[in-house]
Amino acid sequence: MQNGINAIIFDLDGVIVHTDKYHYKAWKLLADRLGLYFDESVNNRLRGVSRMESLEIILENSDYARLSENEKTALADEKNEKYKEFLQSMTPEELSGEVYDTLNALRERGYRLAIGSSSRNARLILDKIGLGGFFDAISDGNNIINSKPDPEVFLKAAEFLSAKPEECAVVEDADAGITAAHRAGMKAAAIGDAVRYGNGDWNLDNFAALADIFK
Ligand code: B16
Ligand code: MG
Repeated sequence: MQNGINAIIFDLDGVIVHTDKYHYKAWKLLADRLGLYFDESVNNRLRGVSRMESLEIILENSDYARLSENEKTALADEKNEKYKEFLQSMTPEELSGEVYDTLNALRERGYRLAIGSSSRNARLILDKIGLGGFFDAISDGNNIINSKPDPEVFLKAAEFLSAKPEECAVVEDADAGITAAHRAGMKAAAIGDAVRYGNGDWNLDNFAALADIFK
């Protein structure tokens, strides 16, 4: 065990599995239909951010920003329907052997393992990649009011695990998620896009590096 840490909370999209590419494709279809600019750098700003907040980022500085809440909800639903179509084609092969083996090694060492995701589709994604019953707790977009960088999703995950915040570490690909972990009183390991901001307590070159930190 690492410095009193006995539970690890994993972000889902961009950490456990690369559903971020499906978010990109689904938002791109919507942005193209509306004639709005959208590229990877805009997509990076959506990491860990809720669906409606993501839409606001895509619509900002356009006439669509003044749409009613109902009209915006319809656009978010349009994106989510496309996104779910992409999710339906996912198979357990999208879960890498590296992630699967590392999760199992951490569990064998006695760590409790949870998901802390802003997504309302988290359980569907976990089912599709064969991890439906794997985690000790799942905190996701369905049980929170405020999304990252608010700490709510991670505090809920700790509560579901009956763990204290200081016993938990978070693994995140979003800088907003690293901030959320710190606000929750948890240490945070940055992976992927989050590494370049330098705010993590650890910076991971790859997922397997977790096994060198959490012994
Ligand atoms: P949904 P994470 C987040 O998942 C994504 O990073 C973010 O891009 C997305 O907008 C959010 O979930 C909501 O997803 O539309 O499926 O409810 O990274 O927190 O696991
Ligand atoms: Mg993420």
